[in-house]
This record gives sequence, structure tokens and C-alpha cells, in this order.
Amino acid sequence: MRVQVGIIGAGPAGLFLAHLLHRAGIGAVVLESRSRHEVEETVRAGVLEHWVVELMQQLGLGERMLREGHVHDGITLQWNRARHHLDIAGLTGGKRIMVYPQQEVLKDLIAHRLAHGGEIIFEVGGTSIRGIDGDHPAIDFRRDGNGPAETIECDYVVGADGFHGPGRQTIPAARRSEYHKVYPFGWLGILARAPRSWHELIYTHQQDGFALLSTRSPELQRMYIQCDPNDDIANWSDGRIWEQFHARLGTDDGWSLTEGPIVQKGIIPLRSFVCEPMQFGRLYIAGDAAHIVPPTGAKGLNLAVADVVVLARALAERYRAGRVDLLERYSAVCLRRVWKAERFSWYMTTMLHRNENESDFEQRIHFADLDLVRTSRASAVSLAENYVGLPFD
Ligand code: RFL
Ligand code: PHB
Repeated sequence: MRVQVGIIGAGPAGLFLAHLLHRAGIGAVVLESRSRHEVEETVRAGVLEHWVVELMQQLGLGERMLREGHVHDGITLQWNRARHHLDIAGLTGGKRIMVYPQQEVLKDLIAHRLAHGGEIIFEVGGTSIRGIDGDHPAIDFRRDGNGPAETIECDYVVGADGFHGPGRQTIPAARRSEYHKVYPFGWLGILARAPRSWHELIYTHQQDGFALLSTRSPELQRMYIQCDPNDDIANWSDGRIWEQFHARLGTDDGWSLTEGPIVQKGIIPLRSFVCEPMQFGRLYIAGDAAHIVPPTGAKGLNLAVADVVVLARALAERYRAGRVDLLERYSAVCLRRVWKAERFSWYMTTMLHRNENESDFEQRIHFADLDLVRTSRASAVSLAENYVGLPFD
């Protein structure tokens, strides 16, 4: 098989890239190790930055999102049992975020791509990349996990294969630098069949630690609490989970949290990670393959899409005008945005979580940071601009 661009991974990075390349008249095939069902049912991110919402519409993918997603003008920050509304739209000249789950975005991207003749091969096994230091890179794989060996020959390979995929590992270790930070806490996330308790997302820092109240639909709520990343979910009965949500989200003004049956629960670790550069020879890596942010800033999915917007533009210029300068700058351009998203995600994470390794001094600094957002317009604008999505350079 021969194609201009071979893409590994049908997550947000790989699928948005396939759409953007199709729009530019460039042929691409997407290889995905999981089944379509699994890709479409995995619960992950929930928040789209304002420009991702616009991009979905430009790609003809906005219809269901506009019908079923929820536009939010702001978020609520809570500490010392009191709430503060951050008016994101008011602070950013009218920009808003959309709560529309990642798996719904993926369903729309997959259905539309397949309906327009795009090729996404699910359930591949044994994916490996070769020849990236020459002009004829290739991807070897097996259909249905262990079918006969097949090869895709291409001009460029894109590793949009997440943190554990082979893309990043194919860059020789001596030619990449990796920057890590692991946090001493994780998130316990639940989906609860219950009505909404509040009209916008609440990020709270209380005595017992962080909690986040988010949503999926009027009937289904997504919520997280800070926990030990090595804890076993079996230690968390539904009763214990609700007790913690009540403690961390409670206020002194009579508000009450609406409970409901918990239909899913799990624990994830929190980490920050960046790989530099995001390219080697004819291999380009994008999204979680190149960088991870803790979810507190709601940046991971959005950053994955930002990478492939830069990459698609560079590839379009390569095929349209034979220019390679944008491709050569891909990594440097992306990393400027990546490090700002890393900074913001780290800031939100450290400000909002209780870290037993920190001194009382540092813990008090975090409350000063929160109070600065309440009292200083400059601090509020900074948080709002980052949350809604920074402009492209
Ligand atoms: P993905 O989504 O991991 O997709 C990579 C795909 O590559 C496939 N793959 C392979 N395919 C073929 N051959 C191989 N050898 C392969 N190895 C792997 C995988 O099966 C997979 O389908 O990476 P991508 O596209 O870079 O997208 C990144 C986002 O998914 C991620 O950053 C976000 O989900 C992070 N995130 C959030 N991001 C936001 O922007 N807003 C949020 O509100 C938000 N909340 C979250 C989050 C992540 C969370 N978890 C579970 C870590 C909340 C949570 C709880
Ligand atoms: C979510 O709804 O899953 C969500 C929302 C905001 C975040 C992280 C996750 O910061």
C-alpha cells in the first residue's frame, strides 16, 4: 500500500490530522490498535477550547456538537467553602468553552471520515516504523492483530499514538530529550447518573484536597477527587466517594450536591511530560505521544489538535508549493505552545491540590494565588486566556 502520509493512532491527534489533510487534498491512512468500539467508548476529556469548536464547524463536524454540547461562559473556583465565578467570556472578549466529551468528538470524526472514503484500519497489531532517516519511510503492521504482515509506504509518518505508542520510541534516544514531572496524587473519576448540581464546572481546593465537578449531559455527571495515585479503586465504596465529594464541594450557603448511582469509576495518575524535538527525519510526533499534561487545565486534547493544525499546514505547503521550511519548523512552533500549556496545567494543578510534601508556607501561597484571581483582573484574565485557549503564534 502506498499513501502520502501514514498516521498511527485514531485519537484526537490522528483523526483531526486525517480530516485536515483530506481538506488539503493529501492522502492519508490511519492505523489504530484498538477496536472502533473501544475508541468510541473510552471516557476521557470533556472540554473543548473555543478555536477547536470553530475548527469542528469548519470541518463540517459541528452539527451534533452544537446540538448536544454545552457552551460555558465561565468556571467556578472554590476554596475556604466559598465560590468565585471566573467570567471567561467577559475576560477574553467573548470566548467560550464547550463541554462535549472526547468520545463524542471521536465518533463524529470517525463517522465523517469513513463516510467520505477515508481509510481507518482498526485493530492492527505489530505496528513498527522504519526508514525515517531516508526518503522512503514505511509502517509495518498486521490486520486483526495477527494477520499477515503488511506495509504502508509513505512520504511521511505521523506518530499520533499516545504516550505508550511506538512513535516517540522510534526517535533514537540520543536524539531526544525528555522532561518529566510526576505528582504525588492522582484523580479518582466517576460518572454518576444524576442531574446537574451547578450550572458550570467547579474546581475546588478544600482541606481534604481537590475536587472537580464536571458534566456529560443533563442526566450524567463527570466528577473527580484527588486521591493517592497508588490507591486501589476497591478501597473506594460509593458511600466513601460521595462523602468526599460532599466534604470538598460543600459551601456555607445551603447549596447541596445531587447524588445518583455511580456507573463508572477509576483512578488515573497525574504527570507532566515533554519530548523534544517532536520530529526526527520523516517522522513527526503529535499529541500525547510528544507531551502529557495533568488534566487540571483541560488542555490535553486541545493541545493534540493544536499540534496537527500546525503539521497539516506544513504538509499542505510541502505538497502545494514544494516548501519544506514549515515542516522544518514544526517542532519549534509546537513546543512554544506546548510549554505554555505545560506551565498552565502545572499552575492549576499545584494551586488546586493538597500536596503533603509541601510546607505550610507553600500551601498558603496557593491560597494567595487563588485570592489573586478573585481580586486582580490581570490574574483573572491570565487564567481565563489560558483556559479558553491561547491564540496561535
Ligand atoms: P490518544 O487519545 O491516546 O490516542 C492515541 C491512539 O493511538 C493508539 N495506538 C496505536 N495505534 C496503532 N498502533 C500502535 N502501536 C498504537 N499505540 C497506540 C491508541 O489506541 C489511541 O487510540 O492520544 P492523542 O490523539 O494525542 O489525544 C490526547 C488526548 O486523548 C488526551 O490528551 C486527553 O484525553 C487528556 N485529557 C483532557 N484533555 C483536554 O483537552 N480536556 C480535558 O478536559 C481533559 N480531561 C484528559 C481529561 C485525560 C484524562 N485521562 C483519562 C488521562 C481527563 C482525563 C481523566
Ligand atoms: C472532564 O469533564 O472530564 C474534565 C473537565 C475539566 C478538566 C478535566 C476533565 O480540567
